[in-house]
Amino acid sequence: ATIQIIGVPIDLGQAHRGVDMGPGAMRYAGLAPRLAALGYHIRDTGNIAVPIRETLCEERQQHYLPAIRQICRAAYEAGRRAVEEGAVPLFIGGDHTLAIGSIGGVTHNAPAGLIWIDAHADFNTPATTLTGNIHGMTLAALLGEGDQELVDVGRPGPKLEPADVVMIGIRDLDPEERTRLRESGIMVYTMRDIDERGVGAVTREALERLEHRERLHVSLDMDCLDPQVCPGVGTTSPGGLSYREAQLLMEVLADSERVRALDIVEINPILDQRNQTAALAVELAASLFGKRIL
Ligand code: DIR
Ligand code: MN
Ligand code: MN
Ligand code: MN
Repeated sequence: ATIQIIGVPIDLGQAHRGVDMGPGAMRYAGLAPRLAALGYHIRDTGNIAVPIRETLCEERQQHYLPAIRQICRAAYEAGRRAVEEGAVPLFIGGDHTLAIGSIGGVTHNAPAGLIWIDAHADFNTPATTLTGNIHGMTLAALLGEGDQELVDVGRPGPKLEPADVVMIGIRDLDPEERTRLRESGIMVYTMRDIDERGVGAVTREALERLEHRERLHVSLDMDCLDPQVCPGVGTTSPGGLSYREAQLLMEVLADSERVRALDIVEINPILDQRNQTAALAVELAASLFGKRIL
């Protein structure tokens, strides 16, 4: 099988500079050789063009919505094409806004289930956001809510049904975002569920919830991990997944043999320690693509 690496160095969806260096950090940490060692053919098609923030002063008031829409459209096309060519797209970010394009493109010709692994739900709309940051609105846009310009990226309308989405690792919601999420019908496994039942049981149940979808897209926001193991992210949230929990989560997903696309987002090398967050991301990608201890 072919894995196509698609870099999306977008930092416009949130406040911290440095997320644009995430793709470089993961390549430097050995992403391609690590996956090649598992027997995959790796095709790295480089980075999607992303304008530098300082050149977009006139878009600041709009939280860079026009640029984000353009970049997501390019990510959509890259994902659609990769799937049509039979490859598994691996999107490396960049902030989580890129998933508006990646998940849209992966579902262009056929639906997919989404496993959303994040401390946050990214389920705000312009009406509920406290920050205005568009990376906090990604999943809402994919379900058809919020700015129509984001909803309609790639093709008009929602890209997913609530029943197509399962969230794992959630622990930080804004008040109105929380209300929206509770009323959405999305299956949410919070950190409490993981603490009580264990990440293995939770992940197996998540896979069952998506049994109606043969293909799965995994969207991995590295802030799902505990800040002690993953300091290099913009919005850390205490009480996250441990190194071992994250590994097991990936291994159980790999066992399903249904994963057809992956995003790894929000790595900020400026806030990191000796690239350890990117190095862990590479390890998790290897586990998701079938690395076995024995
Ligand atoms: C917050 C933070 N809920 C927002 N979201 C983050 O800005 O809407 N998502 N950090 O990854
Ligand atoms: Mn996120
Ligand atoms: Mn997050
Ligand atoms: Mn974030």
